[in-house]
Amino acid sequence: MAAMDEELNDENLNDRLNDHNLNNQSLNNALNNKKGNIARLHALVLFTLDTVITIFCLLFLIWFFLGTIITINQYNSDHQDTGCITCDCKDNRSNDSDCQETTIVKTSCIARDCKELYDQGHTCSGVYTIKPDKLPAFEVYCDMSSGGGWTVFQRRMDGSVNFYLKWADYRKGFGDLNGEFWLGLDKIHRLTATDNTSLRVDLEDFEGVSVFAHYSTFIVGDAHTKYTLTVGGYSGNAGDSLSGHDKMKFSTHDYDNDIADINCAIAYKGAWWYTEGHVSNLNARYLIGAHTTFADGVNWGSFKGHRYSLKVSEMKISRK
Ligand SMILES: [Ca+2]
Repeated sequence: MAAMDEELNDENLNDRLNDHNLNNQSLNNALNNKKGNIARLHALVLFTLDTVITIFCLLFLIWFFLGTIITINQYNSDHQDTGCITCDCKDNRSNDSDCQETTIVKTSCIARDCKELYDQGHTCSGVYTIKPDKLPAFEVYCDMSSGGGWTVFQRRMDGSVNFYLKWADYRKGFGDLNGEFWLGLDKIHRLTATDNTSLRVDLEDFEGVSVFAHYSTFIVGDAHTKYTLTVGGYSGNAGDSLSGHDKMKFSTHDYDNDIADINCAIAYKGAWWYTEGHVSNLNARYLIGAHTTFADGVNWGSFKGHRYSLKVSEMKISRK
């Protein structure tokens, strides 16, 4: 009987042990399931982080490249990459005749005027592109002799260009920068708008005599002032035939702004800052030396009077 009881107890113990083992297995399964879930969650978090970082990097690169492109375009726009133009002088001299063999060099800069070009080392006279302000660039002839850096705005030399033109022509400019031309009142105003410009007038007669007049002050007002002239501070050997036109408005044969009862531009066949008449008339008819008509040639009164039309006239500006 005792042996039978002992056998029953062992059987109960085995059953309980089996139940215990089953419970442990269930717990292990649950634990493994939880570990699997955590691992999948961890992988999902890492994947999400990688994706976010990758998208952020791509957006940064796009922003960087777009910014660079915009900056480059802005720089090119500001500097209008038409280039500073220079030429190689023979023997590093600046005389025009030494600059016939030219080398065009394009760079990313554009100078404000001939003075800046000269200061940068461009010592050859010739046509350059300049940009004096925020308005569009334009071409000018730079005279790099006589101290250098002169922006030429008027030239007579052979009578090949008709200067008896209208107000609109004088505003815009006309002629050939390598020959006879008038640069244009709007451009002359822009070049003198900084109020620190001087003027040089180079003159030559048909006997080969050259003289000049220098004015330490030279300003041409804007269209609203009818391009009023401010000029003074004469020096030179041509005599002063321009100070008398100080504070005068510009006139053409189709737009009389002078202070005379008559239209001086018609009477004297030119376009100038006329008063009741004039002491200079450098845009008038190219009459080639002595003429019998009065005051209607390329005249500079204090040099050759009002009945002598000069061979060469050049008017040019430089910043002081
Ligand atoms: Ca008048």
